[in-house]
Amino acid sequence: MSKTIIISNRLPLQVSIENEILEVSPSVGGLATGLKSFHRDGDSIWIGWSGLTNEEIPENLKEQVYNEARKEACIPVNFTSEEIDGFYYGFSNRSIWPLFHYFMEYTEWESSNWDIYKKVNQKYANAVVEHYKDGDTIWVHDYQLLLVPNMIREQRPNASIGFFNHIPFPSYEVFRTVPWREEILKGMLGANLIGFHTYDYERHFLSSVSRILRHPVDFNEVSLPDRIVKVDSFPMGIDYDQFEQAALNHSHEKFGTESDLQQRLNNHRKKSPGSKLILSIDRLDYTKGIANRIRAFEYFLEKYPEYVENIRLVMLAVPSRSNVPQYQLLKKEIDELVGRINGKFATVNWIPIWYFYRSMPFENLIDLYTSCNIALLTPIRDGMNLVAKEYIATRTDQTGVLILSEMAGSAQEMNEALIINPNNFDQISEAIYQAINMPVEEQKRRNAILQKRLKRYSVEKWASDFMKALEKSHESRNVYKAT
Ligand code: ADQ
Repeated sequence: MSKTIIISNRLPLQVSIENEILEVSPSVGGLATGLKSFHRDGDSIWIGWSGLTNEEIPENLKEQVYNEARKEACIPVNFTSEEIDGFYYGFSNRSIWPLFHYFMEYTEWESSNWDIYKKVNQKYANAVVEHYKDGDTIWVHDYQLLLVPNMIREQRPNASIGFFNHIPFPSYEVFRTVPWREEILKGMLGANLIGFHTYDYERHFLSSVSRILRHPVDFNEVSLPDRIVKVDSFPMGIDYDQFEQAALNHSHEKFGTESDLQQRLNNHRKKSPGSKLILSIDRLDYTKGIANRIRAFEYFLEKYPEYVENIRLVMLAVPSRSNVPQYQLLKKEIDELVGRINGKFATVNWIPIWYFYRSMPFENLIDLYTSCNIALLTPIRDGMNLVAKEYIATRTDQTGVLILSEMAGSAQEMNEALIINPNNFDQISEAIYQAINMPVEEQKRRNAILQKRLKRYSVEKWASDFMKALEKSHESRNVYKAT
């Protein structure tokens, strides 16, 4: 029986070892959250990294790591810490990630990192080939694996290979600065179908292919000498039913031992039911515009002092890539900003920002989503942003206002939100004011439309649309159009 092979940098599970005891927990992040339901419901295996390097796994636990992963139909690929440094912290997160999000000043080009990136991509490709059988479908994910499609194609010329990029693809003028731009485009073009979240990313990619590689591009098809590659946009959705059901079943009171966050939310509900909560959730990443958000909130409190003691920003940041210097600097900047603003505005009974720097269990996320009247998401650039969609899905009484940056891919499908430019503090502050004062009827009208759309374009639909398009492009791979 044929199967789907999903391949991404990280597995949807994360392995850690504490006192020789193995612990397995779910990975946090958009890709893992989104694809998990596709993997759970389908006939697939998932190949990726477990989160521990060879040096970190004692010899006697190696087999156990493998067996734990196999229980979830996952196959771990093993890497040394040198490989992870060069490939993941190096080329992926100091070169591709900043460049593709237009942070050119953060971009470093180290040829030693590039060499390791190639080597590691080859290892991933080899792992796929090892588990591949004729008739299988291969689905490669994201910017860490840009070379993998062609590395598989070289070994399995007839395989059906899809590639999906979860982050933006930059304009040609930015992409052309990559020293190894030809190799990267050729790597991606090993796929039969290449997917992006939005039409803009798709156009940027096609423009780079046509101008750098000079391949003929006709609408959304690239003609290679021996094949046609299809390029299309597939905006990723969420597991809508899961978030909706979790919100419906959720009770603010129902937890066992109360976490710090729950205690604060419960106290807030009891003591100041009329005051508003603004939610902010992201990985701690400079692309997410967290510092802008805090500054815009400060601007709002200065402009509308009547809301002092009547509003609060609840900010949740998940630790991410803390080995990369820019992330360490960002952490410091956010800590200082939160401290400064809390010091500036706090009163005896109130502090303006609750800041949590940690990952949270699903139940706590739902508590937050359902407790906050406003979600404020201000990325400077974001491929999609699933948090925006998750917030709307949990608003089962249809109240709540989403304020969303126009730089997030999701803004293109969520016009009923209050759309802002993340660099315009005046606009953000006006949007907060508008959100606080928005009549309930208007909130419900906007959210009803958003919910209907998100329910329809769920992650299941996203995956099945991609898979159907892949099947079609694989079938027609050798058919050239008459010109
Ligand atoms: P991310 O940059 O990780 O994803 P996003 O799409 O917002 O961003 O997804 C974050 C996920 O992590 C959400 O599902 C959220 O529920 C979860 N999460 C956030 N904070 C958490 C916390 N403290 N504890 C536990 N879970 C938490 C990348 C791209 C995005 C793109 C996705 C999917 O950068 O632009 O939308 O992939 O393609």
